[in-house]
Amino acid sequence: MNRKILVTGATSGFGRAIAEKFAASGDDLIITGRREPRLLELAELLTVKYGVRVLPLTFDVMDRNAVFEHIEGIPEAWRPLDILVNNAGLALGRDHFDVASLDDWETMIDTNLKGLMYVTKATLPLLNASGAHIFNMGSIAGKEVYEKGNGYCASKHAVDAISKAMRIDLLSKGIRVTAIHPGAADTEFSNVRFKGDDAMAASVYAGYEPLVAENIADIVHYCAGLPAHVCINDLVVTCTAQANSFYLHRK
Ligand code: NDP
Ligand code: 8X3
Repeated sequence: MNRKILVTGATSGFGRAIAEKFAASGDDLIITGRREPRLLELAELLTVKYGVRVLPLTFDVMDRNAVFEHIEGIPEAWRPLDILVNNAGLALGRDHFDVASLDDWETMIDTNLKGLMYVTKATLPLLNASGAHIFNMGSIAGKEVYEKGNGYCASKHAVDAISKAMRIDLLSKGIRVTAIHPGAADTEFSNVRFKGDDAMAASVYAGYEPLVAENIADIVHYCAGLPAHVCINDLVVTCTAQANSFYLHRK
């Protein structure tokens, strides 16, 4: 379709699947993340497989100066951008509030909330003035608070709030804002949350069929393809075995 799309956190999981889904429909991609080898490998794959243009940008969304430097440096040939997907994010730890790590809290808030705000602020001047679309990746953790979810739930509740704020404040610019709140999805999310404890990560998805990254990519792609006057504001998406943060049926 030849749209220009910026996806943060494209080195794995949802972001990678979203980038591939749009590339498959002929859109050009700007992909970001911190792990450069993975970004370059994805850029090569999408270019060869789908014949689209891909611009990989390596930066940490927590680094305010790096965010603005990289986004303001996006070449003219890539402007205006049609879609921004604010996907980069993480959970770190699952501990009760009294013993949870301050460093983990700071990293989650700096990435999930402040990073998303920096990227959006930097990208706004580059967006298509005749209709652009911003996607924010929230979570069911942003709709309900669960035990030992403290810092992560707070960061994702903030994503829910900032998505509503963007939707209101950007009305006059004709920008669509869609927040997506997935439940359990088998990506690298739990490996990161449990800091490399792969057995613990695997146990999160045992006994039921969780979401996979491609499910979320399909949904983002569908929302982006709706007529310009239609905006899905807020979506909670879980696998069939999960009702919410508290009810999950394992066989
Ligand atoms: P993954 O761990 O597979 O992917 C996370 C992505 O975010 C990676 O590409 C990573 O890239 C990037 N990222 C993390 N921190 C930073 C940073 N500081 N700067 C730049 N990029 C960063 O997890 P998911 O795909 O599952 O997660 C994507 C989003 O979806 C997150 O916001 C997560 O909170 C949310 N989510 C996930 C759910 C799940 O169950 N999987 C459910 C609900 C929401 P790199 O490390 O290369 O920088
Ligand atoms: C990821 C889903 O349930 O681990 O955001 O918070 S959950």
